[in-house]
Order: sequence, then structure tokens, then C-alpha cells
Amino acid sequence: MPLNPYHQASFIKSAARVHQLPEDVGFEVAFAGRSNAGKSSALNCLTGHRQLARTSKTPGRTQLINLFSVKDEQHRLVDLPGYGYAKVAQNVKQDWQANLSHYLEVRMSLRGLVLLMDIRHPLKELDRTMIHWAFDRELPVHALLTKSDKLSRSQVQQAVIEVRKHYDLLPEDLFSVQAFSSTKRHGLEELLTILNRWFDWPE
Ligand SMILES: Nc1nc2c(ncn2[C@@H]2O[C@H](COP(=O)(O)OP(=O)(O)O)[C@@H](O)[C@H]2O)c(=O)[nH]1
Ligand SMILES: [Mg+2]
Repeated sequence: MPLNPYHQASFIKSAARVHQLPEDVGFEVAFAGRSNAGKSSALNCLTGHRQLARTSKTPGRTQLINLFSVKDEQHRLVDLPGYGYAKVAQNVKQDWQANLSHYLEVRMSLRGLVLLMDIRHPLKELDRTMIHWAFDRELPVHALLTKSDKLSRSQVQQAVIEVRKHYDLLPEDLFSVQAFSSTKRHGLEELLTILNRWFDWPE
């Protein structure tokens, strides 16, 4: 595999609140999804680090915004807290949601949102909420339908088509969809193309 810049990703910091983030300059690409959607696995697959983002069998524990630099600190991957974990108290949930919507609303360096959803259960209510927050400021969303190894090839194709169809009226550069498997490393090239575009790196 050719050397990809994401393999040099390194941890910058964790932030509990938007005001604790690094200065809002350069480029950011955020990864979001329900707890257990496969976000940590995808980030680890992308960066080649086995423990860059911690995978967990007890979802809902990561409440911090984690930032990683790619090439330099002007280009950052942002691991947003997972949402939708049933056992979390209502007030904590509301707090996370306020924090996530605030981040999506005010962060000027944010160029795109990678939204991870289990390919077997896409577009849950909170996923749609995230998508609408992004569209409120015309932020592009790339839906990453994870764990595609769990379905047959035709089921995977069907799922991609259906999610895309749900946002029929939006142009492809504002809403795109792909299947992804961290375990099989399927879909990495397609994801890299989107990330490079958002970071304004030549293909
Ligand atoms: N079969 C399969 N399982 C996956 C894949 N990605 C993640 N998982 C599993 O799904 C669970 C949640 O993954 P994790 O990356 O921790 O999800 P997160 O909560 O969104 O960070 C773990 O048990 C992973 O091993 C995948 O591509 N294929
Ligand atoms: Mg995780």
C-alpha cells in the first residue's frame, strides 16, 4: 500500500468542551456515530495504529472530543463522542448533544463530517439529527456504512442505495455514501479520496 499521510496521525489532545479545542484554524474532519457503530475501529484502520482510538466492548464511555494531527497540526482528525448509548442518563445525553451541535455549528475549520452507521441499522433518529445539524451550515457529510462484512454483496449495495435515496435531493458533494469494513479493510480507498478532498490535498 502506498504511504498515506494518515499513517502518521498523532494525538494532539482531548477536549471536553468546544472552548478547550485547539485554535480554530486550518482543516478539520470529524468522525461521528452512535456508540458501537465502529468509529474507533475505522479510525484505527485508517491510521494503521492499532490503538489510536480505543475500541471498546463497553460503549458510551468516550465522552471527550479527541484530536489527531495528520501531517501537521493544521490538518486534524476529530473523534467526536459516540451518541445514543441507552444506559447513559438523560441529562448526560442532552449535555453531549448540546456539545456536539455546538461543535458542528461554530467550528469554522471543520470541512466535513464522516458519519459512521452500522450498515444493518442506518439513519437512526440521532444520525438524522447530526446530518441536519451539518446541513444547517452546508457542511458536507460522508456516510460510512460500517461492518459491511456482515452482509452479502447485494445487501451491501442495496443499503448504500437506500441511504443515498433518503437524501435524494442533495448533491453528491454534500452527501455521499459508501460501505466500509474495518475487519476486511474494504472501502479504505474511497474514504481516503473524500478525506483528501476535504483536507484540500491533491489526489
Ligand atoms: N464484523 C465487524 N465488526 C466490527 C467492524 N468494526 C467494528 N466492529 C466491532 O463493533 C464493535 C464496536 O466497535 P468500535 O470500533 O469500538 O465502535 P465505536 O463505539 O463506534 O468506537 C466492536 O466489537 C468491534 O470489534 C467491522 O468492520 N466488522
Ligand atoms: Mg469508540
